[in-house]
Amino acid sequence: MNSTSTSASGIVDVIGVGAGFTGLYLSHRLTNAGWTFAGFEAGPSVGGTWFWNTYPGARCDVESIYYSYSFDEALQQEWTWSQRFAPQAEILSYIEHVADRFDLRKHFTFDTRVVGATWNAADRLWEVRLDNGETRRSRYLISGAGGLSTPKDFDVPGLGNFAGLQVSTSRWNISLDDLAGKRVAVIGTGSSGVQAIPLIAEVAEHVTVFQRTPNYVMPARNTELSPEQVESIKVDYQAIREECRHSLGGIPERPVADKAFDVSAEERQRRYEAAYELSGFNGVGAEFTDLITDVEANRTASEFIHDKIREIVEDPATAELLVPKYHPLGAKRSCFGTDYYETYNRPNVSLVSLRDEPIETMTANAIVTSKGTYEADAVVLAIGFDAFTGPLYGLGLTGASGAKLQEAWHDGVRTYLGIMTADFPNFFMVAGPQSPALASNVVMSIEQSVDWIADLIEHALDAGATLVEATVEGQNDWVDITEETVAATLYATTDSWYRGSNIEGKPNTFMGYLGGVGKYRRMCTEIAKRGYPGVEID
Ligand code: N01
Repeated sequence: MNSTSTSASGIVDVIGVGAGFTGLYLSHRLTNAGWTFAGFEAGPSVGGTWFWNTYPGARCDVESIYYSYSFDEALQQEWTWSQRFAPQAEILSYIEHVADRFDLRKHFTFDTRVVGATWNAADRLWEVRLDNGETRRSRYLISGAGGLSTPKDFDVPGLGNFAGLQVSTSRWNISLDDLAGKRVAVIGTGSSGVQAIPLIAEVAEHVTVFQRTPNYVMPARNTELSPEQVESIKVDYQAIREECRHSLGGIPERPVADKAFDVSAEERQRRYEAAYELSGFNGVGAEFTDLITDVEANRTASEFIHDKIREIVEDPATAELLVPKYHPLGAKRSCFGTDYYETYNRPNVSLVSLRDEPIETMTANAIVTSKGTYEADAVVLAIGFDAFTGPLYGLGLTGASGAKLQEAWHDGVRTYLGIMTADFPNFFMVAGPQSPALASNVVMSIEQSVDWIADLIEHALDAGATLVEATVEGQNDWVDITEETVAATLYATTDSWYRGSNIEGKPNTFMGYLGGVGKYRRMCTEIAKRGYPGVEID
């Protein structure tokens, strides 16, 4: 592309949405290729997820040495992670460092949200509307809006009645000290709630946790990284990254070959105990090959965790409420906590099971369930996100036929490779629905997708084409592949944000490709080699 001439016409080659992990790498990759790029970020600075989710205890539960960019050897040599699972502030510092090191902030306009984008078929460009009233035009539009960036609305009546402090984990705007000495109600026990609850309990007068679905929480076993550990990683970094690129989840895999019932009950127990010490995604849930495909095999691992909960939690009634009995281990996102179950042994923490007593309303100073009234000075919402489609629908996309994206996906998400969707030419999603992003080290998936998209656009340009669009056939095939892959697993049995079931009325589509990042990479590479079947290039 001729950057100079496109700039002079007021049309940029690419508009990118978001300045998180995706947007920053996108701006780096595309501007290095000589393209003009204009990025828009709703927040005041870089960071995306790691800018907004500042709740107490927030950290990534993919190890930081993997959950970081691999595209630049000097970058990965010069940055030193302090802990196995870096806290939010350190991940944000890393992202800021990357933005400054590669001088990327200049490509973005901050505090500016994309609120609409319409495909102009005559001129083959996107007309992108911003919340400041301006319209910008681009040949290509690429979303790095993230999968977990649109907070879910609280779908219980009465929140408006509550007169005390209200805060959500995903838009945390208070300090932990603001909860000191208060009676705090925490609603939600997914990854965010699990990380925040133990720290809130340390300062609050009392914490009442409102749990709807108990989840599997394994110990995070976070540790400081020693200089020797850091050194040994850096010596091998390129090989480690290469292993991650060809793995299942974008992290090194533990070599496991046998099924749960290939070994005796005693041997299984011994192995689960050892895996429990490892924790992380390579822990108990990865101990045998069939744990996510065979419900009986899974039961052996699930019951192992149930027993751990009963061992840790002193009050038997509370322990039983915490035991995750509604879904198999791993079928919805497992959580990794620090002193999570131990927190329920504190005298200032109590648990309310919303399965037994649903919330009916709130008053100015209490949460009212079907069985009781729980007074609170503060309410912390840890209720999750309108995953994947929320951020994309927020872009207000109108495709070639005049249909909105939410109309095109009325009966469920339909994509090609999780990257493109028919009727929306020259529009790409990075870490989109039906990509491996949902079940992988997302930074690795982001790099792969950005590179693939950049190569596709380059290929189209070399062919003299100005339009690239998923074909309906290519898209149908990909939807079939993602659905067949999930149908073979226990993910298919369980309601969660993975399939949109956390949002009332959202069609039930599994939001990820589960075949693994290595297999996906090979497929994408093969598709490129074959001249991009499944994509109309015109
Ligand atoms: O959200 P969630 P999250 N009344 O959707 C409950 C990533 N992440 O922010 O299960 C009462 O998992 C809901 O109950 P139920 C990670 O991918 C990563 O915690 O729907 N309760 C559930 O308990 C994660 O999976 C990290 O029955 C209500 C909770 O709220 C994803 O983000 C850290 C309710 C929501 O859990 C989302 O995690 C944090 C209602 N009306 C997040 N609505 C790390 O890497 C919802 N709930 C560490």
